[in-house]
Amino acid sequence: FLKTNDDLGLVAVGFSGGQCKAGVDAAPMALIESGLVDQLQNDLAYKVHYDNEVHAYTSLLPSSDPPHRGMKNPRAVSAVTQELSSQVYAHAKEGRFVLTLGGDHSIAIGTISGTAKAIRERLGRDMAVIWVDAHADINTPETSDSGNIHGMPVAFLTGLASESAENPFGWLKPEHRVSVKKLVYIGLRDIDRGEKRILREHGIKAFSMHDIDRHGIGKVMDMALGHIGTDTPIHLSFDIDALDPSFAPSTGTAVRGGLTLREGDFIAECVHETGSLVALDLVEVNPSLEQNGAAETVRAGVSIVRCALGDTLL
Ligand code: 4U7
Ligand code: MN
Ligand code: MN
Ligand code: MN
Repeated sequence: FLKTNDDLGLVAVGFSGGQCKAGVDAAPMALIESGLVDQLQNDLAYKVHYDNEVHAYTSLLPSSDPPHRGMKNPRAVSAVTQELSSQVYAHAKEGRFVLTLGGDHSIAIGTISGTAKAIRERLGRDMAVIWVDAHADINTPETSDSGNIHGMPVAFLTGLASESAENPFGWLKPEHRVSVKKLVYIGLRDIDRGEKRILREHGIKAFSMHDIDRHGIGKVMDMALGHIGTDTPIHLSFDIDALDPSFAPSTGTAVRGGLTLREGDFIAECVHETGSLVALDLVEVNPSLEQNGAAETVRAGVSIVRCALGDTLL
């Protein structure tokens, strides 16, 4: 019901301001150089709409950007995600699937707000979000110890954190937001104390690595998709650090005890199979952090994207 065509909008976001390590901005080029666009067009038969640019949004970056409520680079992240939001919106409004290659996870403020708004206008529906990550990324500026905004996108997208002035983050309006009831986490294993309280207080659906060990990934996917319900548009936000560092070592905040590569691919395949996937983010690949693990991490990212877009063995 959602798929009007095989058109795919690709947005490459070379942005790293949501955290402190350089290099995550080089991921889109690394993913594309390893053949991703070619594979989407030629193996998976998508009509790819790509402006052939890794966006760094340099003209939007303020010369001075002191902390605000403890957030680091608040105006830069706000301005970049606001612009990204309109780019993603423009693709989604045309009925295109939107693939965004990050960049750090703060960019999901832009991608999810853009699809949420377009899906509301196009289908009159509220969108669900599946957030695959070692982390919950639901800190408010006040619960965050690091001040890094890549640990806060879900708080801003659900309205648990908000601002009134346009920059930073007052540009986020109700039409950009998603309900905490339509949010599902998979792969969690490193949650801050304040985040645990938020998850509990709002009864947010979360499948941790413990749940995956207990039930297996098959049952967990049944439960996760069951919570969302059929015929609900889904935005999948995939942080590569959900995978175990043995499969994806080149990422800024690696945590041991994660998903196998096959479990990651399986999650993506299951979400694809629903026929309700409208957008995918692949974030937090940082090719500069590991000399040997970088290529492997990039390959893992390509694999996740292919699976989410319908690559099958048979
Ligand atoms: B990522 C952290 F304190 N929770 O807020 C924080 F542990 O997008 C990590 O998932 C956030 O990689 C990780 O800084 C953000 C920390
Ligand atoms: Mn994340
Ligand atoms: Mn993470
Ligand atoms: Mn990370």
